[in-house]
Amino acid sequence: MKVFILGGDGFCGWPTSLHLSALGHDVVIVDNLSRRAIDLELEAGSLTPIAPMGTRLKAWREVSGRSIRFERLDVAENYHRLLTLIQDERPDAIVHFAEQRAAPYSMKSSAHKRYTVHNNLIATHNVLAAIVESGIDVHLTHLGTMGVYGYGTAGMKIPEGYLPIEVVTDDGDRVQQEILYPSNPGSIYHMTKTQDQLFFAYYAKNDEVRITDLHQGIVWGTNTPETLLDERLVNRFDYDGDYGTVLNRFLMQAAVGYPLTVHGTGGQTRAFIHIRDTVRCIQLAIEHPPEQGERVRILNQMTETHRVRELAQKVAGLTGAQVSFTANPRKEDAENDLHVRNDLFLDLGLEPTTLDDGLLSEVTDVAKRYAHRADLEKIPCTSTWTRKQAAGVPEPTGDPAPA
Ligand code: NAD
Ligand code: USQ
Repeated sequence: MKVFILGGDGFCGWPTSLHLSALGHDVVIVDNLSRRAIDLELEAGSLTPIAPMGTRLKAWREVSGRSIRFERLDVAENYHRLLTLIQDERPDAIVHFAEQRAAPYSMKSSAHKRYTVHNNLIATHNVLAAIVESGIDVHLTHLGTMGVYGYGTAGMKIPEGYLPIEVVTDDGDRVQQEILYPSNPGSIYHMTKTQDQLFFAYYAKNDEVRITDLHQGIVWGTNTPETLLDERLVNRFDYDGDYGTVLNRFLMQAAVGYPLTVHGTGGQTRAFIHIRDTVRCIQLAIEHPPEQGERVRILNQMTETHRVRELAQKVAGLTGAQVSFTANPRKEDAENDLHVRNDLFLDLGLEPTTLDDGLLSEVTDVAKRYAHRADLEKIPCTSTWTRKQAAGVPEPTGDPAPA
């Protein structure tokens, strides 16, 4: 299969590109390297020393004998180059990772909100419009987020995208339908993903574009079998207060002796998936496309749920790290339960990598190995969700730490 990986220089996109190339697919990476530019803006970088794209691709050729091509273009700005690339290359599948993905970054200022909305929505719409204008039957797989659902339900498991409902007509008849699960985003970033869903529903209905939307949980871990083949292939590891996600941050903090930064009570429950399972899920998704005319296929791409304070306790138990309960810079529920269906990937053969598989120690080894590169000043989360929080007044939901 010929596959475009939009955002193929990023944390999920790079190991996915290598995995698909290793399987024999013809991979073309499309990326504007904006994530590397944001590293410069934030004066923060990957804990692991990621190589420039040219070095990465040369290393891959050397270790695998396979070539991946790279097109540097901005999916949100360079519509005609994107269209021409699709027309010339005629890909079978496009995997779309090319969005600004950090919730704290999206909340830093109105400029960051506007950038995130513009970049993510225009990028997604450009891909859809270009597929239709090309006239080529391309299967689009998009990386969405569990955060489109919000993180709470009335005790039920969150279904895969669609909620069965029953309505009563004026005649008293009971009619059953399935609707897109109601969106409840918790940041500007998450909001862009909820809006992406409407683009997908529309283009699947109107133009019969084949679309898979993967609602992914928080990705943890660093390396996959392919990125471990050569130091120059190492994946990025974000630990700073904007881009670092909670479990990888805790692992890195434990490695450098920094008390684990639990927000509020740590009662937030979230969904998780290891990066090795991410790349396998993408493979399964592109191997099982929907039919033309089918509604958007939505899968929950997560393998387990955990409460933040329990993750901290688990990491502390493994490493002896201290746990620090800090004021929550976000406006989010202090405590929530989360139950999620993920039958579709399990039915396709996914065998989840769990936290208990000993991989925590693998990540701790990565974190320890590169601990000397850490800038501890970049660890605190300084991006606040509201003006009140910015002025130092906690939101009622940002519970104070337990005694
Ligand atoms: P990342 O920031 O590491 O990678 C995104 C890549 O896209 C970067 O290389 C960036 O340069 C590129 N990009 C951004 N805007 C672009 C544009 N307009 N044109 C071309 N390239 C552009 O993020 P990631 O962690 O790899 O996440 C990838 C996708 O997966 C995102 O859409 C994110 O929302 C989703 N996701 C990530 C996680 C996670 O925990 N990392 C969890 C759920 C969903
Ligand atoms: N948190 C802490 N301490 C920290 C960092 C975070 O307690 O040091 C808490 C946050 O307050 C939040 C939870 O941990 O309650 C998760 O935060 P996160 O930064 O790990 O994850 P999030 O902001 O939700 O975003 C990440 C990815 C995003 C993806 C999303 C999937 O950056 O791209 O869409 O996970 S999900 O969370 O399922 O919506």
